Amino acid sequence: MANESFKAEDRVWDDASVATLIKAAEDGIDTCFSRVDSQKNRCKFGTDGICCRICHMGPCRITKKAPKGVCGADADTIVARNFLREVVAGLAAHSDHARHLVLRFKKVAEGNGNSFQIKDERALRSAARLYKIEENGRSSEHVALDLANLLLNEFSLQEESLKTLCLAPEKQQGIWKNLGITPYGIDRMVVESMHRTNMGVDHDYRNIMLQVFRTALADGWGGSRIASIVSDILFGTPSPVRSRSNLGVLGAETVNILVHGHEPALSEILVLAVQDPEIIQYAKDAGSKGVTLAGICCTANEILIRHGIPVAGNFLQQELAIITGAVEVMITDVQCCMPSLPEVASAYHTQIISTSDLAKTIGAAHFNFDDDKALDSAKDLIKIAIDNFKNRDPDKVAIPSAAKPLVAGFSVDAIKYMLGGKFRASFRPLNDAIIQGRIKGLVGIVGCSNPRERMDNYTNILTSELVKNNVLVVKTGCAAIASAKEGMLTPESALAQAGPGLREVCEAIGMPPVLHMGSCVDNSRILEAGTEVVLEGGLGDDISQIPAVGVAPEWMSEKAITIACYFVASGIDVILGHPFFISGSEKVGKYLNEDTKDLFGASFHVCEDPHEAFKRIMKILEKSRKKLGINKKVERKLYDMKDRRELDV
Ligand code: XCC
Ligand code: SF4
Repeated sequence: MANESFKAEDRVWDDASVATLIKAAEDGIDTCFSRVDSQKNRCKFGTDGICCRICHMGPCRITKKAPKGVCGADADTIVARNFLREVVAGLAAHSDHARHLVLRFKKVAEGNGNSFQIKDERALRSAARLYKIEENGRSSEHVALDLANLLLNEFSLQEESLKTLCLAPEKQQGIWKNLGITPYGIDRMVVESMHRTNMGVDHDYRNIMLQVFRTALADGWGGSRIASIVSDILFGTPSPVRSRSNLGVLGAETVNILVHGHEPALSEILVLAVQDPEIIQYAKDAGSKGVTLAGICCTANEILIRHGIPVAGNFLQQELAIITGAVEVMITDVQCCMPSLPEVASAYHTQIISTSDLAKTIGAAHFNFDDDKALDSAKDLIKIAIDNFKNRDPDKVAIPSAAKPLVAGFSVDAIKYMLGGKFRASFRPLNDAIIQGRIKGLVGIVGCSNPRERMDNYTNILTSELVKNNVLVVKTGCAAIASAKEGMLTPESALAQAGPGLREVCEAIGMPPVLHMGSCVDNSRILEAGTEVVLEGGLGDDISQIPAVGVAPEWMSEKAITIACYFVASGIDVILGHPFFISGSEKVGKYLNEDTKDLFGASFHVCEDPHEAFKRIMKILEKSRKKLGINKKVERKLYDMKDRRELDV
């Protein structure tokens, strides 16, 4: 429970969350914000990554007096091994998500998709062309089946490189090949990495670290990329769409259903089902004014970018959403759903319903979603929520008013269209703006929020500094939701904050200076955008030469580690808001922060303060610009711009 010194505004950034966190204390509810205090005495060995429990001669902990484990493993081996296991978990999560999508895609291609179908024929055909599958003159079912089989094969390839890697710039592929880290099939990478970190196998930290990046590549240019490609085919390629975000999207008089987790398939059907006249009538008969469907975390991002379904909050708001007392049902699938949810819900009328056989929680009801009758199943699920509306206790309800408008849905295709128009869709105007210095560079801000720090604080401060200084920001995951709540995703309000060069570009195109590109797996879209910039020309011939930086400010998940690693392996420097659990090995630290620069042209930087991060980012961008020989122009151009601005005033 919250103690005396607990101040809600020190824990969360936005007013809606502050108000709800205060309500949590009043209602006597434990949240991650109070539990984080009870976990303050963190294990030093765990933090440093030097606790090994890989075999039962241990667990072993490395100290000055005991510098080796029972088997003789030193800190470097143990730290590297533990780190690789985290990266494997991230790959596994994203790729299992991808696998479910591909299996569904295959059913659709075979004509057994039931409520699911190929929604975006263009996306199907352009994906087929990328993979060199013949599509001309063939039916979409035939093309889809070939593509589904090819993608399914990506999981099981034994001695062949992942086909999806061919979507990367050629030079990048060459770098990986030379280092011997071109990944084979996704499942093989998971198995091999688990094998290599088993007792008595791979001990040279350098060899283990190479496998770290190989494993991560199987995510960014494998599992995650496949997930985005298939989602676009089945559910539509995102294009800019307006919506709203934060707890205020919950309806006072409507039945509120929240979807939470990562896999978009079920929520896609829910989006259809809530619009069904039968459901609307059912909701009215129950005394409500209808049904409000909204999301948390990346399931939210998936249906936001395709349908404009509002976002109730990011990761750290999952418990807060329930504490508003206004949620009838929270539907969870996989990843990032806290096991605390049923307990929090038990103080209100909220029902937590899990829908994935992979993910059950004690206290949560389980709903067996019938794929063969997906729409009926979805309606049944919604009816559970409607039936629960009568149990809402008005005395326990407090919905904050905040619900900021936003624009999301910037797939690479959508960005191309915005930049070049429908008939000349291309990245040329963006490359030109970077070359001319109107835009200093591109920064991807991604990842979670973490109760060890004030929610959204780092993300929001950094985003606004960057935008002010003519950096175009692209976002995914919970970092994108942070900006949404801050009002930074609307062209109007954010443009008021943008530096003159960036503002000029955004105004001409009608695009916000912070682009919401989607969910966690959609970080692969950032790689895709980087590739487009390279292919367009003028900014180098691999991704490492583009003035671009990735940031994971408030990360918490193993998935975020994997993402950070595939960014670096793809040539994008990554700033971390807090370090990995690796400080027990200087060598591993040096490998990540320095050696990677020689290997990939990019490395890790830990900056615990957002202002420090901003300075570091600008330095990296400047350096890249200088190398490309486009720096001179910047200063001159910005001068012009400044003069013009003064004239305007
Ligand atoms: Fe989870 Fe994807 Fe992190 Fe948010 S950002 S807390 S992983 S929901 Ni990807
Ligand atoms: Fe200890 Fe070695 Fe076993 Fe790890 S693998 S627990 S260091 S004996």
